[in-house]
Amino acid sequence: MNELGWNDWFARRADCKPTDTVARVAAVDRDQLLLVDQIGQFRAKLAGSYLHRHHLSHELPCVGDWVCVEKQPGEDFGVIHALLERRTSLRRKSAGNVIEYQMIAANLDYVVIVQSCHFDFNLNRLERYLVMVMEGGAEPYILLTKSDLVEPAVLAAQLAEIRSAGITAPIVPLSNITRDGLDDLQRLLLPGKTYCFVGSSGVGKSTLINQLIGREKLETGAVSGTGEGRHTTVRRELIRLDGGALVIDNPGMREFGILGAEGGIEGSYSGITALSSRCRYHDCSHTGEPGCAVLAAVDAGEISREALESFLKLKEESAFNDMSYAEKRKKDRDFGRYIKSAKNDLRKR
Ligand SMILES: Nc1nc2c(ncn2[C@@H]2O[C@H](COP(=O)(O)OP(=O)(O)OP(=O)(O)O)[C@@H](O)[C@H]2O)c(=O)[nH]1
Ligand SMILES: [Mg+2]
Ligand SMILES: [Zn+2]
Repeated sequence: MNELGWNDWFARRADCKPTDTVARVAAVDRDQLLLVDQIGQFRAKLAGSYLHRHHLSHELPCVGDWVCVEKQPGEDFGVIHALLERRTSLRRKSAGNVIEYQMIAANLDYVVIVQSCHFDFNLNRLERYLVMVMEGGAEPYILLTKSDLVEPAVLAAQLAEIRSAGITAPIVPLSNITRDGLDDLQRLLLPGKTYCFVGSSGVGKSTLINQLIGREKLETGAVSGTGEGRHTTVRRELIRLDGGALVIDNPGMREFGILGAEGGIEGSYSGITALSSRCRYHDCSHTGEPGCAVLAAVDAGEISREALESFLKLKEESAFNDMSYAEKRKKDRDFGRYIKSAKNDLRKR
C-alpha cells in the first residue's frame, strides 16, 4: 500500500471492521467512487448508514481519501463504511456557509500551484493559493508554465517578484512545448508521494500531467487567442506515474475564500513572522507602533514594503474570511449605518 501513499500515520489511525479493507479514492463520480488498492481499481458506493450519519460535503470521501470498504471475494464492487482521518487536505469554504467546506483533495504531500507566465501570472492569487495550501498542511511548489511564450526577461521579473514577496517555496519554470524545465519538475516528484495540481483553467495542468505519464491520458483544451482556457478538465483523478509519484489533476479554479488562514499566512511569510517576535508589543500591527522590528527591517531594506503591504492585506482579508457569515453581515450593516450617520452629521453642519 505504501506505493499508494499509505504510511504509519494512517496505519495508527485506521479502525476498519474486520470484514473491511482499506482503499484509496482515485475519483468521485456523482454517487459512485473509483477506489484503488494493491490489487487494482474497483467501483464502490457509500453505505446507506454512512450517508445517514454524514450530511456535510466535507464529511464525504474525496479524491485522495483513505476509506474502509467491504468487498466480497470475486466481486468487483465495494461498499464504503468509514472515512479515515485526513492527514492533510486542500479545501475551500462553501459560499455563505460557516461550517461546511468544499473538499478539493485529501492526504496530499505537495500542492503544485500552476500559473502560466503568459497572461495568467498574478502574485496576489499566488499568495492566496499559498495560504490555502499551508492551511491544509501540505507543502507548496510553484510552477510557471508556457515559458516558451514570454521573453526570458519577463520570466526573470516574475521570479524576482515572487522572491521579493518573501515566498520561499521551490519554483519551476517550464514549457510543455519545448520541454524546458520538465526534468527539474521530474526531480521533485518522489515515489509514493501525492501531488495535487491546481491553477486557473488553461494554464497547462493536464498537458503537463500527460507529459509526465508519457501519453495523452487526460483531455486538454484548445486555447483562445488570449491564452485563456475553457475548463477542459471536469473531473479530479488520482494517477500513478511510472516513477511512482501519485498526481491529481484538477479542473481550473476560480477565486476562492481563504479558510482559517492565519496560520497559513504566518507560514508563507515566515520572515515577517519571525521578525514580529522582536516587536516591542506582542500584538504589534506593524503599522507604526514604536519599537516595531518589522518596520525597522523595511526601513533597512531587508524586506520590501510591498511584501509587508501584501502580508497586512492578506491578514486583514483572512480575518474577514474567518468571521462567520452572520458576523460579516453585521459588519456590513454596521458599516452601512456608520456611513449613513456620517452623512447625516455632514448635512447637519
Ligand atoms: N505555448 C504553450 N502552450 C501550452 C503549454 N502548456 C499547455 N499549453 C496549451 O494550453 C492549452 C490548455 O492546456 P490544458 O492542459 O488543457 O490546461 P488545463 O490547465 O488542464 O486547463 P483546465 O483543464 O481547463 O483547468 C492547450 O491547448 C495546451 O496545448 C506550454 O507550456 N506552452
Ligand atoms: Mg485540464
Ligand atoms: Zn511590529
